[in-house]
Formats: sequence, C-alpha cells, structure tokens
Amino acid sequence: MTKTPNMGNLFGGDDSTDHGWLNLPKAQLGQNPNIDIGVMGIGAATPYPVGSYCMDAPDAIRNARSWPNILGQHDFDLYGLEPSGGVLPEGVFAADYGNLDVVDSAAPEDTAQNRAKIKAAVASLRNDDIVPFIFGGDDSVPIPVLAAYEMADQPISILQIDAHIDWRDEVNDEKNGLSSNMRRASEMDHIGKIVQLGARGIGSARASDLQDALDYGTSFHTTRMLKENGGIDRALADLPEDVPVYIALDIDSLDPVLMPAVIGAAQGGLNYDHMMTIFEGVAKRAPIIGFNLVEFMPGRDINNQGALMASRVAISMLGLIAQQRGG
Ligand SMILES: [Mn+2]
Repeated sequence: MTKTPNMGNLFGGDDSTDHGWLNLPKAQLGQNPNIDIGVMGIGAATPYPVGSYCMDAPDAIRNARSWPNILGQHDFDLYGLEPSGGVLPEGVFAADYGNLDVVDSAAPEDTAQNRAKIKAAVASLRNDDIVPFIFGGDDSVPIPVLAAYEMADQPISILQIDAHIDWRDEVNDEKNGLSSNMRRASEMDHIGKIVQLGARGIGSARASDLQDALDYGTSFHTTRMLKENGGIDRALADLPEDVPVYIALDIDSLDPVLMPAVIGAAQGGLNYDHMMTIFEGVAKRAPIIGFNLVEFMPGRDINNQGALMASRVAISMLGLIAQQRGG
C-alpha cells in the first residue's frame, strides 16, 4: 500500500499524536494558568446505542495540519493583506490539553460518568480563566460542557450553528443525547438568549419541538435566511451585544459537498465564507467564552477533505478568540 503524505508531511510535520494541535504545546488541567485558550478532545458524552461514531475526530482534526511553525505564518483569512505575526497575536497563548478519557458506551452509568468528567474538566479550564475550545465527539458533548458554565457572572448566550435544531426532549428515553442539546441548555438557569443558525431540511424536529423553542425565545435563522442579502447581519443582530457567548458548532451546518464527513448530511448548507462571516460577526459583537466543533465523523471522510475543512474552520475560530483575548 502506498502511503500518501499530507501537506504537513511535506513541510516536516508528522502524523503522530505527540504534538498538540497545530504544534501547540501540550498542557495538563490545573497546571498552566497563563494559558488563554485550552484545546481539548472529547470523543464521547452520551451516545445513543449506535455508539460514539466521532470518537476519533479530535485526533483526525489534529493530524490534518501539523507542520512546524504553522501558527507563525501569515493567515490571509484572518488578516487579509495586513502582514501579521500569525494566528495567535503576541502575548496570547493556547495549549492542547489532549483527549479527555471518556468511554464510548451508551450504558447509563458510563454516560453519567462521561458527563461528570466533562463538566469537571471544563470547569477546571474556566476556573483558570482559559477559554474551552472543544473538539467532539457527537452533539451530546455540549450538554455537560455548557453545564460547567453554571458559575458564570451573568446568563450567557449561545450561538448554535447546525443543520438541526436539537430540541427533542428525549429519544428512546435518552434525554442527554445529541438531538436534545439545545433543549437541555434552555433549561439551565445560566443560559440566556439562544440564537440558532443554519436549520434546514427534514428530520431535525417535530412541530412541537420547534414551537417549544420559539416559546422559549430562541431566534432561528435558517440556512436559506442566512443566504439572503444581509441575512447573516440580521441573524447576529439577535445576539445580545457584549453578553458572553458560547459558540456551539455542529460541522454539518456546512454543505455536505464541502463537509462529507458527517452522519446528518443535509443539502443546501453553508460554505466556508459564510462561516467566516458568521465567526467574524460574532467576534465583533460579544466576547466568546467557549467553542465546540462536533459531529465530525472521520469514518465518512473523503481524501481527508472533511478533516482539512474542520481544521481550517477551527483555526479561524482560534484566531478570532485569540484576537479578543489579545485586544
Ligand atoms: Mn446537526
């Protein structure tokens, strides 16, 4: 079998996992209080009985781009034609906290333990004033992550970007699964405004789920609305200005042609430029206090295309959070 080198290998990178994402330094919880942004892989939280099909996503994203000094090179997407020192402004530090030791099991005692571990890990980052930057895992991961924001000084906002609204109360009696994350979030006292972008297609919600979300006060902007002239600006105007916001990104919000590596492919999705416009808009509007990228499924990837896209989208968010922390 011929081994095809990825672009990182051409420039001296390697596929091993003993470097952090983008060659970031590795760190351990509670030991690096001077870090601004903490990357962490969380492969599972509360899988449905089918199992956690995204368990290998964090390492696939790490390995998509790993050549030395990648973060020190000019990024045209983030800085345009203004020569920059790289993705992370001077004096802003990110580190990779590795993969949390969660288990791929749908047994209630195991999922309860996963959720407890996730909540504790995210709380530890927050305790050190580190912005959690999470690679899932399926879309059940944000539930315990968001639970860890309970000590927030004020109710926080959520910006969800997803083809699916995730307001099911339960699926076969499981209330903490990937279809229920926004409903569970809405029940948390420390969650305020929820703005949900990118809904489209069939299979995401029953009419009663959508009605419950509207009754809660969720602002929805479907993918078709976002693609209208001024649609992204109108969507972000629904986000309370200067209120800390958590960004819950399901990578299936992207069009499946661009992001094939998902289980819930829905036609007519966003492209990378839409995503950049959304990211830059939210970064201008409110402090970003957490981010997750979930539902990337390496088993469905084609020629590493999805891994490269997930990595690129994440680099953009990393750079924008870093700009906020540096500014
Ligand atoms: Mn989804």
